[in-house]
Amino acid sequence: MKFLDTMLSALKEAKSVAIFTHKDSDHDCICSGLALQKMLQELGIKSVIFVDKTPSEGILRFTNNAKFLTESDDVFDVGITVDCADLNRLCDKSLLVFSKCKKTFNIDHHQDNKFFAQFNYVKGGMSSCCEVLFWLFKGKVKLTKEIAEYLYTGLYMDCGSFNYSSVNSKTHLCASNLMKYCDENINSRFFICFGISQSEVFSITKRAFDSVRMFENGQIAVSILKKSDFEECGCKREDGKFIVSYLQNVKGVKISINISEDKKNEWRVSLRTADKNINVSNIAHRFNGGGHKQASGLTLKGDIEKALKALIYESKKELKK
Ligand SMILES: [Mn+2]
Repeated sequence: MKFLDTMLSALKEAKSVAIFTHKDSDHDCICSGLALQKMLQELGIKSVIFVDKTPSEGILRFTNNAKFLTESDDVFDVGITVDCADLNRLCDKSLLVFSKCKKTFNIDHHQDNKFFAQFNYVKGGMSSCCEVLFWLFKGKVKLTKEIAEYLYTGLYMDCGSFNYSSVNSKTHLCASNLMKYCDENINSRFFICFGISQSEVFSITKRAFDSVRMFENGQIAVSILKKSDFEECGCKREDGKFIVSYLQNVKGVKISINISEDKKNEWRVSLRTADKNINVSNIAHRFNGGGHKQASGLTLKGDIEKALKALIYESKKELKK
């Protein structure tokens, strides 16, 4: 366990430690940061966590009022990124702080990780960064209920509720170990948060379904939500996120895509596939995006019809492989 030994000895000498999450952070990223912070605390090491902005409500529900930083002029002795494949996934303010850290570490599960830190621990293809942390620290830190719940939440959310191909017997073994320490009703929390819709979310869902266009004889399904759709329904962009996963369930669909307008003429694109022969991160990479084989994302700018054409063109190439 060379990486962990190196990191722990750097941490023991350090006077200040910073943990960095990626832009537009998800449950896995924030929960990895919080679990790592608590595990280090168990070892007597204090740390702070940097985020690009306050996490969304859906994530804050799971964070026990934890504190996050968005900027600092301080120079930290140790900087650790979690769930971050590439330095361009850090926001500008985080990147500034990270680049001044004296020793840097990178803990991740993305297959396209760029090994950008001085010390890198990457388990490409593992279900989640939370799972990476679990196995990395196993036996070194006593699991508490709080740590286990963070790790379980990140794992559960990043593996599509155990639906993605990243899930194997080791993932379940990890989940089983964690659940021993979690509240016995932990799974019902996810149902309450994600299984029941507010009426505003129902309205945006309706619009998302109405917007669906099929390409390549129904092998590519695309939903498009404009900024005005979100405003008129009283929703945030994250409220439309699930649609892309839903479209995967339609018979014949191999690649599902959701496009949501973020700012005027700036479109956030989510890609999903349940087909093991397709790698949607190849499509994302062609537009400077990234992610996993089954779930990836990217940003497009400009006219939506032109952007869509380019996206369908690249998706077709991936279908033909
Ligand atoms: Mn992740």
